[in-house]
Amino acid sequence: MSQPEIPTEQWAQVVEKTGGPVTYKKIPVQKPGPDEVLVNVKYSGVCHTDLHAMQGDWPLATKLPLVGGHEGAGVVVARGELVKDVQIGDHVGIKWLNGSCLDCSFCLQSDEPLCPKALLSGYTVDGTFQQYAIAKAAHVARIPKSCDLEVIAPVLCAGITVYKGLKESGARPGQWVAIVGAGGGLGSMALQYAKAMGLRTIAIDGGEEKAKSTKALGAEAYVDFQSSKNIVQDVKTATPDGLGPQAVLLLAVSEKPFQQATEYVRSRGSVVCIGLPANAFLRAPVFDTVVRMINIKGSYVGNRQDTAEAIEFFARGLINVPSKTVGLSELQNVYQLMTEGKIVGRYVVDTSR
Ligand code: 8ID
Ligand code: ZN
Repeated sequence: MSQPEIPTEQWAQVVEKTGGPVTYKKIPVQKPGPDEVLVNVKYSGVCHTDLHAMQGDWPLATKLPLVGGHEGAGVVVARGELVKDVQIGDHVGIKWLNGSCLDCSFCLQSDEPLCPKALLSGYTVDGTFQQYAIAKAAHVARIPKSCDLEVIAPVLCAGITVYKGLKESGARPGQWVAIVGAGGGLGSMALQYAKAMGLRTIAIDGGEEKAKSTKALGAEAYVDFQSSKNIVQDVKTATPDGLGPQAVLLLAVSEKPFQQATEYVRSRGSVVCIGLPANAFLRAPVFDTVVRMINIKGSYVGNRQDTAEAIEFFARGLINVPSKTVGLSELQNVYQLMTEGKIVGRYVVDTSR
């Protein structure tokens, strides 16, 4: 295959200072290191994490200036001299976990996201809100050529993360899972993965539009956190025996549901924390947690195997989450809508405009 032409400059959205906004401008195209690939990013999903990064919401500093983005789908255009099994022209995804040491006790046990030397796309290294992005070859997601890059982009964080979270919940086919924040990016994916895994879902979010979108994605019940007079009761009665769902996936970007989930989860059920609201704390009564044998845990993206499995569900046609595509130049508008809680599902940016 002939070598693709790589420009020296490209369009990118850059966070110059914490708090933002992003600046759309031209920056140099970087060269991949020996174990890295250069990917011509075609599309990138916009995750709430990107907004947290720009706002400095978390107790972990980002690089600055920063190119955000970690749901990038594109084509490999260059590779370092040590890279053997990723070819020029391959379709790949750049995900949150840009690289890890592959040698620590976590990496060796396939808990790569826990690697102390993990590189995070769009956070500690530049991400996918640019036309050419770099990732460690060992960590790029392999995307079959049959998959549409525009549609698969959100799978690379939202899809992998919720698929992993559902596995971590221990819920089995036929059991119930409450998806908190079900109308958002991760939530929409969670409804589809849950359905594909034979799980039954209760969607929790706010407003009529999200009621409609979550039902279309497979939710059997909807609880509106904005209008419900008793969320705990409403969630419990959504299950046929009134004892509540076997698992709860917390994907919301607010603290309240993190304080509430143990009240409606079924005894012996799992509460899986995934959303990362700023400065938030978990709270649960010790008595209930003990005598109802409640399992509270965190779940953080996924490893390379989770990635391959999540992509396989998509490639089989089981994950159909509508997304909205706008030009990369419009990223700041997407952040504005996200801040106002107005996004249903996921926005994707097209790096060519
Ligand atoms: O690996 C991880 N743990 C991981 C991976 C990716 C993303 C964690 N995240 C985190 C993000 O950083 C963010 O904090 O998951 C969270 C959700 O990301 P998102 O899905 O990209 O955000 P969104 O599209 O804005 O959706 C959030 C939804 O929560 C709803 C909103 O209405 C929105 O639909 N919501 C809120 I805010 N408060 C709610 C409440 N009290 C609520 N839904 C139910 N109850
Ligand atoms: Zn993300």
